Amino acid sequence: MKLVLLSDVHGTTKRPIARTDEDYSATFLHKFRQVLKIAKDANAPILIAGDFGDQAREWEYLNLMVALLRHRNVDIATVFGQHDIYQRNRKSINVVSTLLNMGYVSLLHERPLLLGGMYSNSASVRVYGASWGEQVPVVEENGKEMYNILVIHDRITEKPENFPHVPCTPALEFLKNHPDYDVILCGDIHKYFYLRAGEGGAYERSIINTGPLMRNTAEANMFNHQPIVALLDTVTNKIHTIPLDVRPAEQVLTREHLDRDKEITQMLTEFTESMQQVDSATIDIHVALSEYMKTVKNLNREVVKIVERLLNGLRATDS
Ligand SMILES: [Mn+2]
Repeated sequence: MKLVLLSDVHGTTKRPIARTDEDYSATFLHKFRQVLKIAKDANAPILIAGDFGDQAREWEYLNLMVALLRHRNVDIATVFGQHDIYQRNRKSINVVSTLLNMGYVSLLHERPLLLGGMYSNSASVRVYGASWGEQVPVVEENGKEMYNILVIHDRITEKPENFPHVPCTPALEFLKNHPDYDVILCGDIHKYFYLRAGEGGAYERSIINTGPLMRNTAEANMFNHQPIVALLDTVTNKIHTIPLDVRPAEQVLTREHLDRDKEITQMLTEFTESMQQVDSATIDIHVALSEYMKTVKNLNREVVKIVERLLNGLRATDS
């Protein structure tokens, strides 16, 4: 059987600050419809590795998804990414939990999803899932000979690195540590990789991250990212990637807000530095305030006395 593999989706109807699209919902729909079509044409369910939505509770996005999925016969199974969970509480209602309750998507977890009856040639395919923060499921003792797939949302990177400031597991190490899985689909780290163990000889096992469907930020790696889905054939044990029809990054991503942030930081730094260089004699707020009070007509003498007492107190703490 065939399965469509997709890492983070990060769907939203709200145009991210890094995007220039006039109608971001339309951009998202154009992309997600391609994914659905690929799945339909291949008679394949779609596996998603979490961060289905960019925000846990964006009801406009939920509405869009319901409208998109209600007439389509495509099976979608997912895990929860941290973006899907509202305030770190798995029990609070969110977009994904609502789609689960409505039956438009299924949740992958420690007990495998058996794709047996639904697809041809698939009696032996089992899909396990680990949402954000969950342990990697142990493959059932009587299921080791099956074609086992793990979908996980966790910090797994192509090479050893700390992101963001937390150690990540290198993908090949993760693959070696979980030998009962034939294919591992990861989400969380927004970077494509596809690595294999046992190439050319021993039985091949793979670990893949397709990268995010939506390029929502203007980091350098997003400018180089080609949104794709992967199509896994469990019979041949091969994965091939399918690039999606998207506009070039230069046309839809902007660094303007990052440049503006940089400019503001620069201005603040300059201001702080200039203040540090100011001679205290040239700016004396106490003198300035006393002089100012003299110019105010009908100022209550009591007020003047209070302010002067305060200023004298401040002078005392200054010295
Ligand atoms: Mn993500």
